Amino acid sequence: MAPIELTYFPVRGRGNAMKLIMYDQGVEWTDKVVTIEEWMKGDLKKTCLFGQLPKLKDGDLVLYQSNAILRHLARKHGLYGKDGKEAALIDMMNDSIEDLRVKYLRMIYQEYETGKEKYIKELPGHLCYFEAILAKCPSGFLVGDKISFADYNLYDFLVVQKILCCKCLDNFPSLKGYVDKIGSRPKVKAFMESDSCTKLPVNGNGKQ
Ligand code: GDS
Repeated sequence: MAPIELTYFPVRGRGNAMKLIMYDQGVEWTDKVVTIEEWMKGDLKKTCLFGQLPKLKDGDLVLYQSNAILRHLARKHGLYGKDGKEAALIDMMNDSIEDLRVKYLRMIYQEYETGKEKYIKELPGHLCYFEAILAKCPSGFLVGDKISFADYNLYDFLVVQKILCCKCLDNFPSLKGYVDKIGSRPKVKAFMESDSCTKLPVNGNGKQ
């Protein structure tokens, strides 16, 4: 089986959650890093199904769209719940994480100077839903009693929010415990402390 190849920019961005999954699950993959200069030439963009990255090549399967990639990895590695009901709930969680990620990216790329303060002010009003969900989950995971792809995605998102505003989880004990718990999984910790993560800017425009 050909190894998995992930093509993305040299940023954490939408690539980090999938890297976390692959690292934590012991998946072998190679990184194909595309610099902005290379991307701006336009040749690669023309070959991308929707003109964007990330792209994941798994054998003869070529995937775009970060959430489709997360789901593909989840199906392969048992990160999609124990049955159809859990899978539906995991999808629901991931859709909500995506909603927040889109708000964050809009602020970062389109209105950082004018919108950062408002975003930080409104953040607790979005995070409180996940706090309430996790407060009721004895396993400490979003759904069921096993980690799912949505957990890796939420963990990645929350770490990025802490970079934006280090106090943002202070009033959310369950979210704080969740970040500590997932962040202390040995391979997650190793990855998050590795150059593969720490040396990359969080976003492509240098804002964080
Ligand atoms: N839905 C897709 C997914 O989930 O995979 C979004 C993929 C995507 O946005 N990819 C970006 C890309 O390839 C890199 S992530 N950009 C190059 C291009 O479009 O030519 N996206 C909206 C979103 O993620 O929902 C963004 O906000 C991205 N921003 C995040 S980087 C511009 C600038 O600096 O303003 N040069 C790039 C802005 C940009 O692409």
